[in-house]
Amino acid sequence: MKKLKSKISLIVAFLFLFSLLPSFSLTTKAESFIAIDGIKDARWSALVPLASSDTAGWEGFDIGNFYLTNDRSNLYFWVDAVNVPNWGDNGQLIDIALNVNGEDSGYDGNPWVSQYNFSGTDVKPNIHIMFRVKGDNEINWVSVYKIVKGAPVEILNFNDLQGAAFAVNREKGFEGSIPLNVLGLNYNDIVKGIVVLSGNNEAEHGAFDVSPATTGNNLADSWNESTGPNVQSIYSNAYTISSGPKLNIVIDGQKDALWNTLTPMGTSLGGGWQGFNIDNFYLGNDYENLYFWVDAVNVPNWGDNGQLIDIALNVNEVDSSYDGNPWASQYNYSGTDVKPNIHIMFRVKGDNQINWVSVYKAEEGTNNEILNFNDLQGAAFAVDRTIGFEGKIPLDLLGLKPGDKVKGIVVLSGNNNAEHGVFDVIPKTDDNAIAAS
Ligand SMILES: [Ca+2]
Ligand SMILES: [Ca+2]
Ligand SMILES: [Ca+2]
Ligand SMILES: [Ca+2]
Repeated sequence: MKKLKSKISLIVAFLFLFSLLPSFSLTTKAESFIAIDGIKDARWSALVPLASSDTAGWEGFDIGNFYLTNDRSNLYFWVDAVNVPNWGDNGQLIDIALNVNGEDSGYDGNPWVSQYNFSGTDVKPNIHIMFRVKGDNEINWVSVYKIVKGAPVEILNFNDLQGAAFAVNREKGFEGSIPLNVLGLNYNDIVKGIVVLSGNNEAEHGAFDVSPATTGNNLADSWNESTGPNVQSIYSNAYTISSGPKLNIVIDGQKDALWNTLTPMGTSLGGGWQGFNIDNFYLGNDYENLYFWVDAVNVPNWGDNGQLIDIALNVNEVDSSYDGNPWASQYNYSGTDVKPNIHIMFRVKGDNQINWVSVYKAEEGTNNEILNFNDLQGAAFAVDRTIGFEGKIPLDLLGLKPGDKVKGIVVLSGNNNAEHGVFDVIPKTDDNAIAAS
């Protein structure tokens, strides 16, 4: 049995390909340029606000534009603070009331029971982000609620952030990021909002100012609005949760120009056993898929039952304790310090057909198939034995998320599991052994 002794030593690939891909950096890096600090990042100023409120409200209190954006992980919001006073520890609040997909929650109140409501809206809000300032730039409290069966249910708060982050500067704005999965938001969901500024006396204070400022969104005209709570009716423009840019890669076994712009994860110049030869190995990703490419330099046509590649990936240095290979060929990963968590097994047929593909996840010493050629689950694969092996696999199927670090070994082997070992390997190092028979 031939052992892959590594050092797996493929340089880390990032789930943010953006750092590798100049053509994508503009959009995607931009989102990471949002720092949750109460300062209006250039990214915010570059966006078209969903709502505006150019006029001041009760006593001159004033909020301005309302923005939303998202990346793969988070929903981000910004609300301009134009005239929000320093009231000490217990300052004014904003309520960002969001409707999702036009679904009516049936709840027209507000979770902190101030003297305003959403009874004028055609569909009632499903989410309330309640955010009270303290002093100039501190947070008194934040709670986020989802409306469930007509009543608010708190899903996170200032003491239990669930991955969210918030910041405020009363002279600049209210800012935050909240994980999409905590909010229950998915790509292509349509979100619209009404932002209400109110005070610190729930029994009396109404809507001091509202974004969007428009007829139907009523403002307080006294300090005590308890006899006629201010009715809100009109949402901002809609925002669609975006899945972000997609990689311009076609899964066809042809090497797209994009692949050549990437730095290979590993290389393997020269042939292995009998001159069989694979070369550069690339990974990339967008918001939805992991993409791979392996150069085929000398992979013969063996008819229906051709050679295979095994793309063995380790994620975040987690050791799967599984050092074998799912098709039981004569090589293993016993030399690695952390065993692979994912195996993409891919056998060519003829020149450019697929004999079979299976993808496995390995954990706790065993491996489980998560998709195969008959049950692709949204994955796609293609091969041309004279050019390369190519594929894409949905990130969520692989359990990959932004920031995960992936490294790998690619093995080329034959079609006789009982006998064939490593014909060639990427990366080619002294520690990754190749068959000698
Ligand atoms: Ca900021
Ligand atoms: Ca205003
Ligand atoms: Ca291609
Ligand atoms: Ca090679």
